[in-house]
Amino acid sequence: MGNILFGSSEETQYTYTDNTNEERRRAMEREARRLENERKQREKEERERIEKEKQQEEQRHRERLRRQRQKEIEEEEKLRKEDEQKRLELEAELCRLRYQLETYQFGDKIKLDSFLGLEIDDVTQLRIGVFGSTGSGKSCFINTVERVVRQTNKGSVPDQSRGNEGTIVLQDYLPELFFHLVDTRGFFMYDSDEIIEFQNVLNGKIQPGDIIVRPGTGQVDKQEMYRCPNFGQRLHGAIIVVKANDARLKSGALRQHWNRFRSILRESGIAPITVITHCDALKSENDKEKALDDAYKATNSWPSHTFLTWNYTKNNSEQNLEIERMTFDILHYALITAERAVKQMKIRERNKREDDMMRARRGMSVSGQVAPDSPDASVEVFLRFLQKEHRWSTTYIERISSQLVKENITTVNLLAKCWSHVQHCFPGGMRRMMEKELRERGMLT
Ligand SMILES: Nc1nc2c(ncn2[C@@H]2O[C@H](COP(=O)(O)OP(=O)(O)OP(=O)(O)O)[C@@H](O)[C@H]2O)c(=O)[nH]1
Ligand SMILES: [Mg+2]
Repeated sequence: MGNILFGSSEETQYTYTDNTNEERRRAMEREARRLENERKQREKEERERIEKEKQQEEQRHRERLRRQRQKEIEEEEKLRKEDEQKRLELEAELCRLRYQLETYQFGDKIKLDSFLGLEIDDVTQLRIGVFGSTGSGKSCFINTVERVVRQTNKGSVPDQSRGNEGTIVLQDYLPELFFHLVDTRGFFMYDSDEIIEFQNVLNGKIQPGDIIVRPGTGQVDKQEMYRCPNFGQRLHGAIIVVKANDARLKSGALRQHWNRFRSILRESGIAPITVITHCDALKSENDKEKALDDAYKATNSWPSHTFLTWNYTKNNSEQNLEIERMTFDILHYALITAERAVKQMKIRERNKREDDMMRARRGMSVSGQVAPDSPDASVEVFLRFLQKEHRWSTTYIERISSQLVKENITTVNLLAKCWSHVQHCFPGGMRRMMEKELRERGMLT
């Protein structure tokens, strides 16, 4: 407010000026500026706080990521070390299994004791046939075995993968081992011709190097047969190769096809091993289980003797330790079943020999007329009759008799009639003596 003065001549004139509004305005402006400054300051501080927090968060995030990565690296390193350890252990195991195979001797699997009382001198080798449909992967399987056993990067068996034709010649592989794998011609029709062919391969009537002749294919007119293969020349085991993605496996047709073959194997005492190849063509675990189930039912193998695997081929030639481990498993079981089959065969041989002897003795005593060197006498009785004079070993007599029985040569008469075909069953000296004895009795001209 302005000043007002009274009683003076020289009157001082005062002008009243009301500044209230102006001051209030200025004060308000100051206040506004102050508030504005304060607000800006607060905003600045807020921004700085947010920025700082953001930086701290980023720092924490980076730290978290670094720790996580570190953990992943440690985890990867741990896995890598575990894998490496496993690989080393597997390689050592494969080495041990390879050595076992290289030094394998007959009887290693089910113990030689179990052959007590059986004549096994003529088990000079074990032959394990590899059978299956055309193109199922038999030759590739043998190649895989060769690669695994010999540690090479290529097998020696001609297979279809290099544009070769399918197998038509019977061939034994792995000659350096006591057992051999026998590559066979793939079954196509599963008809009676192929059944007979199967029997002939099993019995050793078709031998390594022989073309497996199929009627109507125009290769050779007639199959040359070995009339009197010895025990080592026949087959003692069977691996049946089935293709995992063979439509006939799913539909049950393959099971049907193998019916007759299964009973032939059973009759010969051989329990087959089943190898399912092409498992790389199966997608899910379910498909694999189904293939295993269908396959062992089709071939009549034990489920534990059925293996799902894939072969080394032209397109799959990188070393794979899992394939190799599986291959050793397959061979292990193949050898067990081959030894068991030999035992069965030998027991049957012995029983048959004893039966024949009994029958021959009974025949002699009932009629009282069949002399041991007469045409109707049994071959074994005749040989035993001559044994003392010529000092022949009982082992030879038993072996030759059982071979001749297999050829249905049971009497001296039949022996004389088929002499030119079966004389090679006798060793040189014995053959000459036999010929002389038969001639003296007027049975050979
Ligand atoms: N993907 C794959 N292909 C395979 C496998 N095994 C074999 N093959 C292929 O299947 C074809 C036939 O293989 P082979 O071993 O010749 O068959 P095979 O049973 O001996 O045939 P035949 O002698 O004609 O009866 C070839 O092209 C091989 O490359 C496997 O496990 N996986
Ligand atoms: Mg083949």
